[in-house]
Amino acid sequence: MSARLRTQVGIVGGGPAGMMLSHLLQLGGIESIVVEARSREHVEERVRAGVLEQGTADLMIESGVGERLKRQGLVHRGIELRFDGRGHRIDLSELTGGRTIMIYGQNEVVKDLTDARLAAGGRVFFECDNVKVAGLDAKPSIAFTATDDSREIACDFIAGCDGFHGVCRPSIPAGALTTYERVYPFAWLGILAAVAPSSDELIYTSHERGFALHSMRSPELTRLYIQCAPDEPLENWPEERIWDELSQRFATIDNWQLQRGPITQKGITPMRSFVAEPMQYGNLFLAGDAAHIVPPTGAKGLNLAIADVRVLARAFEEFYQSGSRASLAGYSGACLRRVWKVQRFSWWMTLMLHRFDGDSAFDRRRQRAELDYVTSSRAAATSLAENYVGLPMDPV
Ligand code: FAS
Ligand code: PHB
Repeated sequence: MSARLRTQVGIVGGGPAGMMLSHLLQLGGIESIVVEARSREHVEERVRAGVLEQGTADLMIESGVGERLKRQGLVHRGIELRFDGRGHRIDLSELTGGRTIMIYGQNEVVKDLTDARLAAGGRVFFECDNVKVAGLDAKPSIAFTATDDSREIACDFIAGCDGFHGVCRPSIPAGALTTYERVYPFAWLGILAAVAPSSDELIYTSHERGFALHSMRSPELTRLYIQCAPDEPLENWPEERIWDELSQRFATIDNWQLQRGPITQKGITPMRSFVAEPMQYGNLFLAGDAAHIVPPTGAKGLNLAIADVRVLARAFEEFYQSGSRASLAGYSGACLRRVWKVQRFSWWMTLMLHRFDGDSAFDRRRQRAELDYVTSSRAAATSLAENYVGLPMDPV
């Protein structure tokens, strides 16, 4: 059976970008339909980002989906940079006039947004196959199959929130986009462990064996990452090797101990920096990972996606309230200034903390000097802090 549907904004992708956009549009009285390839369970269980900038947390609370976040989110006021066996705390809050970060899993963000959308009668199709977008510079439509029925959504606009491997960006005619990319010669092995965090705050460690990161999801759940080879097979990392490697990379001269526990999830994430310009074509608007990717070292991917859809939702509201397309025409420009500043910060954090096999002895000494500078100069630490807690959202 084939069904034709109609909405104002068709959204491809039900991750943080797509669900936040749908939620903000509903608050603005704008209809949308979300088309998501995976099941609701998959999207809500997928462990990815964990750090919310204050702006992201504020938006969730101000837009009415922050109740669980307020109860379960962990407010953090600092991070530790560790190298040469010593820890150096960056007091994020003191350096930024009281701003903080919130530790709250991306999957929890998606759960809160999806619950809110469905409770408000929002239309979200999960497990959609054969998703195609058409009419991008004319009358946009989204075709897909769900539960063996083919469907087509006629809409005024399409928001491509379908991530780096989605169908929206590739649907833009060749030559219309310029892409910028840097692929890093390593990946991150990420684990979730059922053990209390060994530190109250995040620890980024730079070690001659490679980078590692200690994070968390709750007082009972630790999240950890290890820099590994880009093509590393997961089976090369049995539990004992993971814990032994982590213990070596986090070791300190005062014998700091990493607590071990059962690993409940593990996965490998490739590392790249990527931007597609412009972030729009005709009536298609790209947001989040569909438009840009940052290495997770700066904890920015999710936050950038939310910043994009905040701009896009305001632009749609202007159009439907006044008929003006001015903000829609300026969407890409309004996002890209911030996107490139976040790309710079994520690249800088990645270069400062990771081991690059091709580095010379000079490169390694320069890298150490970078860490020494950022942990001994208030000006340098303030620059890191203001980026980490989140640059101000550009006036929309
Ligand atoms: P997402 O990729 O989250 O969502 C896109 C959605 O579109 C998905 O649900 C997908 O199923 C759906 N989709 C794809 N193709 C489709 C199609 N053809 N039709 C319909 N739906 C389609 N960032 C951090 O800050 N910290 C981290 O630790 C971190 N870890 C990560 C680990 C992994 C494995 C990955 C891939 C990313 C990680 N990121 C991390 C970045 C990540 O958090 C993204 O920045 C964030 O998910 C961006 O959100 P979206 O733009 O909504 O894209
Ligand atoms: C996480 O908790 O998943 C996390 C934290 C900080 C990062 C990346 C990931 O830079």
